[in-house]
Amino acid sequence: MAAQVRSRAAGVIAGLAAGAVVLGVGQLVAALIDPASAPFYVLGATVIDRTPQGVREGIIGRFGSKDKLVLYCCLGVGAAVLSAVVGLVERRRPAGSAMLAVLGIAVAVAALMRPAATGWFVAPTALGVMAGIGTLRILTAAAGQAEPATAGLSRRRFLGLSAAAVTVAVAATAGARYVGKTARDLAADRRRFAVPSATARQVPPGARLSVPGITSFQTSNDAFYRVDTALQIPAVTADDWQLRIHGLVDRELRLTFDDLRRHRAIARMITLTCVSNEVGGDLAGNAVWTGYPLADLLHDAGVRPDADMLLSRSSDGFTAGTPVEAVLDGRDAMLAVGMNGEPLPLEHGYPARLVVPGLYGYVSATKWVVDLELTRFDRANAYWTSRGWAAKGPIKIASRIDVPAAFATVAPGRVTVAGVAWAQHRGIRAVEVQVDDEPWRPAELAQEYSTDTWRQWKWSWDARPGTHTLRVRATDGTGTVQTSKRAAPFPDGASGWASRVITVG
Ligand SMILES: Nc1nc2c(c(=O)[nH]1)N[C@H]1C(S)=C(S)[C@@H](COP(=O)(O)O)O[C@H]1N2
Ligand SMILES: [Mo]
Repeated sequence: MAAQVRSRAAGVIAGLAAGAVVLGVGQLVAALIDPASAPFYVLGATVIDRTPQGVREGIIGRFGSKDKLVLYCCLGVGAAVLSAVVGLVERRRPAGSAMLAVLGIAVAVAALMRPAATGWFVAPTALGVMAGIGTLRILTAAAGQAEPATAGLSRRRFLGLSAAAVTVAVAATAGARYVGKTARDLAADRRRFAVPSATARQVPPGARLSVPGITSFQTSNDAFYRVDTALQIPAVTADDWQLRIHGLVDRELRLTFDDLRRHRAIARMITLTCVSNEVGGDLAGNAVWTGYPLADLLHDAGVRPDADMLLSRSSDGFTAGTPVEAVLDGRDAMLAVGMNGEPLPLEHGYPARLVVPGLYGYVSATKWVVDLELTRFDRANAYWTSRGWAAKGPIKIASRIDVPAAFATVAPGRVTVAGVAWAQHRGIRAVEVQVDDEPWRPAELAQEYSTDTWRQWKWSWDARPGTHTLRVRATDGTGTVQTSKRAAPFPDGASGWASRVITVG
């Protein structure tokens, strides 16, 4: 079937339609097997796992919690370009179909390499690519008949077939949401989940400053930053969930929620921070977490003395390595099942995650956690550590100016400067503000809630006309002053003073 299509446009249309069919059919078949086996997802997850460090940092630094949207857009554009090329190539010989087949084999291999993959993981890509090749050949043949006369009838037939292919692709993608274990089922499961009753210590009125525009002391679930490698939220229902505790332990344990309900529950206000947070950035949030002390669970398993790493694993294969010492030294390291009184939101780890005060999320806060292995830092590497990040991630001192807004213009006279500072598990002892090159002035601190939470601060500035630079620095509970030395987030967290340029006039 040597089609001999001369029109480039026809080639591009045929290619795009075929590409859409590959992904749509793949999506639908994956819904029946495992959403993580969909070709588009496999591509995205593989790209995420293999993105070079510098690129990743640039994206997270620039787009923060929108990083996944950026990735999806890039992938979409990439897939469209590839599809167009496939269509163009196919015009003269079936080399486009061959290209699709080769791409399909590559994606199928990547699918087999996903965590928790089974042999079935090749099916969505295989069936998608078969349907895509069929589409490509039919459309290319139809386009061939439309030339050279470009007879109106044949042309309409080609466009009609293309539209039909795209419709099939869209319908398959939409239909995928209604088969298998859907997001709706998971949301319903979450609504039924009973958060154990435990109450966090009340927030004293003095812990909140009433300054318009300041970061609220407690972060609502909706406003809480989200950072993870999960392109699709792992679907684990409370009934399916089990936590395996194994490795260097006396007794291997498998805990269900029924087992957990026999344990003592706690509720604690803890500020979480991402290592990717830039100086002055907002990848931090403060919530009440309800859950079970990790120390109790590890005690039941019996931690062997040579274990120094708690390697936690999520159902989608993310891992974090937490120093055992940090889990057992008395801080409120917990298996959290509640966030601000609700079951964990799906994107924050439903049904269970870890929270360890004082450590960046990438070494401690595994969401959708299903496995805890006691091991050693000289034996095991966690997800980010094997990509060059520091093996241990204590949170560095950070302070941020919330008001006035960056590059704001304010009237001369009294201006309230305010923000938050954090150094979890050491606490914040002091915050100072500097205007231009004047001496550092002490800010007023809100009452400390605990050393595991951030602390609001404010300072009254007698602003004189002109353009001024405001700087902030904090001192932690051990007396260490936040360093002025600028460091990028990679490999163990950003440092340096946050500043803001304000015009007074
Ligand atoms: N399963 C899983 N858990 C994860 C991650 C991840 O990629 N996958 N990212 C970690 C990182 S880097 C951070 S900063 C925190 C963020 O938690 P949040 O999204 O609830 O704010 O989750 C941690 N837990
Ligand atoms: Mo993070």
